[in-house]
Amino acid sequence: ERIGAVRDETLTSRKTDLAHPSMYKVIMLNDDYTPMDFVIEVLERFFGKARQEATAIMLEIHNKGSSVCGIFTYEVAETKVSQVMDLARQNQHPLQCTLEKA
Ligand code: TYC
Repeated sequence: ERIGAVRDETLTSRKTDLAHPSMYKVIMLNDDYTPMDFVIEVLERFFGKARQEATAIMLEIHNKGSSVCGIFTYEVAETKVSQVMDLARQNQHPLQCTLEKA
């Protein structure tokens, strides 16, 4: 059931949003300065990846420019992005992380 515009021209749907929340990809971007080991540790700590998969994802980002780290509901995805960006900033790395609707 459509119940109207909320913001950004998004229409909420009272029933379907409860049963089927929209999912969001968390995407990490390559840069020339963030150490490979730091990216691997981020993937382990915040995305629950084992060392081998974390290394494969890091290398995909390094070689192709970006990769999906996980797919989550909006609130969880936003939290992951904030956690990654905060830790990168604390360590003075330019690592960038963003959301994309799945
Ligand atoms: N390109 C970086 C390097 O050569 C490694 C890197 C990988 C950086 C993934 C960011 O999201 C990233 N040190």
